[in-house]
Amino acid sequence: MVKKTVKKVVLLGESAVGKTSLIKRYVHDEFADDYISTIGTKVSKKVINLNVEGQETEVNLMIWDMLGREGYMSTQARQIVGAQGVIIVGDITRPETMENLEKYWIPMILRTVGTVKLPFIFLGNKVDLADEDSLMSTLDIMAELEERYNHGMKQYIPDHLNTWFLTSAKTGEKVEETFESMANLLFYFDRAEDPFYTRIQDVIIKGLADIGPRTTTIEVFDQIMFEFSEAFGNM
Ligand code: G3D
Ligand code: MG
Repeated sequence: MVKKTVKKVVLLGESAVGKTSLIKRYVHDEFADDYISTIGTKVSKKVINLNVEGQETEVNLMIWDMLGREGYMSTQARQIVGAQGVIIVGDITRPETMENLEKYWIPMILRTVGTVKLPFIFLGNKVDLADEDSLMSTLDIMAELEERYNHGMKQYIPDHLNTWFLTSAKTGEKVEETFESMANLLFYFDRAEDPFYTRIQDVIIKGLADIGPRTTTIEVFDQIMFEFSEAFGNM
């Protein structure tokens, strides 16, 4: 008998690093040069079949594409809630987006999920455009991220997979491997539902929403979206 399971995976990273393109490439296996940038969230589904400890398992990956600008913190935090895995994406051709994986995105995730351990996969995207300098500095960053956040995890996934990749949504390089790795990692991070934790998480998110006066356009818009989601039961 095939076991069926549903897992929520979120892609994070600054605007224009290629999140939407990676999802499109993976879900439809094509690369569109002309689509409208994401406003809000879009959820795509892809089914992967895995053999988990001798058990045929159908994994339904629900892949969340996210609004990727700094400042929309409570909106982003809300979307991370309930995620079982996070793929954090930078653009190799823009070093600051790679540096922000650790400076901005990881702290943001940790503030949101608290002590829950989630698998992270790190991507340096647009490898098709990379020159030697940007490639070298990306490899340094990846080595550090792996050491700090994914130490020893590679042993839990098949040899051809990894916890970080240099990808191209344009050529498709390492896109399949990224999601396959995530599907594998998810099984080593399964956690039971914890009602106390769920309550704490609400408090954390409300806290993020309440930080200081909301003055910039982004902050005000973020607040509006937060309250809108609140009113519609977190949809
Ligand atoms: P985002 O969802 O993270 O905001 P997008 O990023 O997927 O919208 O991609 C931003 C731009 O980068 C898009 O270009 C897209 O075509 C391009 N892009 C994404 N991934 C790659 C890649 O791997 N290689 C190359 N060469 N380009 C990529 P436009 O011009 O449409 O804004
Ligand atoms: Mg997008």
